[in-house]
Amino acid sequence: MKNGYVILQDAIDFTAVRQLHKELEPYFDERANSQAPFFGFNTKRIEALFSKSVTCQRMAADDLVLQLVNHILGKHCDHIQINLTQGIRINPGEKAQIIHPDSAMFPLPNKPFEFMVNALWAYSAFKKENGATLIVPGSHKWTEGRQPSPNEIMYAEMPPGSVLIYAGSLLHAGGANITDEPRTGITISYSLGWLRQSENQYLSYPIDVVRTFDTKLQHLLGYGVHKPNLGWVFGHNPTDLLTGENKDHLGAEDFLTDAQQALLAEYKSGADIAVTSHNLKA
Ligand SMILES: O=C(O)CCC(=O)C(=O)O
Ligand SMILES: [Fe+2]
Repeated sequence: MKNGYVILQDAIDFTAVRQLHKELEPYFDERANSQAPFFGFNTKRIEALFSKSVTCQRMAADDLVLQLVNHILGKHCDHIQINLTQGIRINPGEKAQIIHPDSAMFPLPNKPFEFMVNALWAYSAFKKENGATLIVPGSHKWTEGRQPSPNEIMYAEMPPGSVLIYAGSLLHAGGANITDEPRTGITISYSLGWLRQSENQYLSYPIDVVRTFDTKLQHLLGYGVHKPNLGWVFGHNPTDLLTGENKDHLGAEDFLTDAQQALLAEYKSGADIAVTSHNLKA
């Protein structure tokens, strides 16, 4: 992704798009427009999409999308996770959103690498006139604060079923809709597994609902431990809560990278003093 984004044409087929509409249309119908300067005043947003749509569950775990996301984020975490899910319906008359990088939600200036990647699926056709996402190719490499000039801005036009995948640091925005039809997209974003998730995935789905999800999706939501030692519950892996396995009789486990385990094995075998390195690679 030299330019910080890629569009996969027809990543899901017509039947899947139709199914997606059937699953989500009732939720869009009953939702009010946001009343928020960033989320828009003429834009509907719906959340917690995995309990609303089996198709969204499949989109989130799409092999090619995950391969791309892992290519960008994988080397900086033990595993990636879902950051948020959101259906975004830009209604006629909505103005263009402020241009922003999504990773601004993580308040570290001059990030040394990407913290998140967004997959924005076209639920309806994305066209320049109806609010197709504005993107600034290459801006993920810019110095923070640099403003794009109008000729550096492009429109992510795509047919339904296609997906725009872009780096969290890429400048972009929801476009203005000057037509009389809504433009709808489905955002499923991913982040480094050690970050706080934007949409709280543990509170968005009751545990009985999580039990119905594929193990791959459960893991993406955060049911697992990010090595080293992030996300355990009652001293054990949170997946035990899903399977009902009771490990009360065992003491707390630790969840270490291979390199840390090797270091500790060495320490046990005789060294008096050892210092863990901050730079241990998994
Ligand atoms: O709906 C879109 O095209 C993009 C929206 C967006 O960038 C956002 O809400 O962060
Ligand atoms: Fe955004």
